[in-house]
Amino acid sequence: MKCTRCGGVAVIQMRQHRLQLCEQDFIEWFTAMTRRTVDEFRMFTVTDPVLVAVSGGKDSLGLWDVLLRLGYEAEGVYIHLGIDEGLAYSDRSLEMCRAFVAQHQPQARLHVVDLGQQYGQTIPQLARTKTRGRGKACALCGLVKRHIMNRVARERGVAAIATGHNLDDEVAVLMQNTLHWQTGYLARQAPVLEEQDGLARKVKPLVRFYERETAAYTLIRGIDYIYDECPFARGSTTNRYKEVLNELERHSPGTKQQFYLQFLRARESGRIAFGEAERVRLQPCRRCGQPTTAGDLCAFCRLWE
Ligand code: Q46
Ligand code: ZN
Repeated sequence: MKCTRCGGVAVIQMRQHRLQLCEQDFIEWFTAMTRRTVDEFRMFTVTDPVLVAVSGGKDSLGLWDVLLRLGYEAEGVYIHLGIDEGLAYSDRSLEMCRAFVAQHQPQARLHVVDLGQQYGQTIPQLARTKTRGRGKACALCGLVKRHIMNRVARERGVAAIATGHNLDDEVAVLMQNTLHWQTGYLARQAPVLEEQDGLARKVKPLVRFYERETAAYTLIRGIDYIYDECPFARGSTTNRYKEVLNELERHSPGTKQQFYLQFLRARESGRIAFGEAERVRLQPCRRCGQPTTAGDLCAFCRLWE
């Protein structure tokens, strides 16, 4: 397999782009494409400080690396969720983030929030005490991460929180939301979520890449990341949607990309529109001051009651 650009040995084939590239051309292509996405969706500029939500996985560490290489002011934040389950999952993920920081001196700076130490309970403990069983761990975890990220973003005064969501993640959620006609979620599914009433701006600079491309980038760049999935993610609905979409992609390359990008274009051009009814109204939580739809106390504060 020959590199489309230089004729050297290609290491990756991207059928949806009709491209196959060698290591060096792939890194250049990936970097330029990230830059293009950041610019096209007006995510941030080189002078805007950005907070990268890192998990120790390939997407978030790859994102942090590419942003630093592009000269952005990107600092990382890691939330230690206390997930062990016999795998020391959170401890090992944090080690990966620390190794990344050591490898990216002097630019990379990491903030660590330890849920168990700072708030008194880890995700598995909360899941045991607040929901009967494991089923809801992810719902709780999502709530906790959103709250803490938002708090850190406000304290740091950053222009945006950047997450490593790739196209596979986005398209799986899009399919799920479409099949259930979750119009409120569909209205808010976007590469950029603007700041609203104290809710920090959120951006996803890797939305154009398939998961295998972010994995390839991180591997070629020599960044160590945690290969295991979070033990609570096993058998998740999102993973099932990803399997179905990959099967479709195998038969017609480009299906995932089209489904997602055409959705964005249709909304942008007004061919799909969501009404005022889908707008969420936020007010500050009485205890922590963070924005909430829930009324008096936000869901995070109620969790610790
Ligand atoms: S970390 Fe948390 Fe994920 Fe683990 S408990 Fe679920 S939400 S799967 S991205
Ligand atoms: Zn609160």
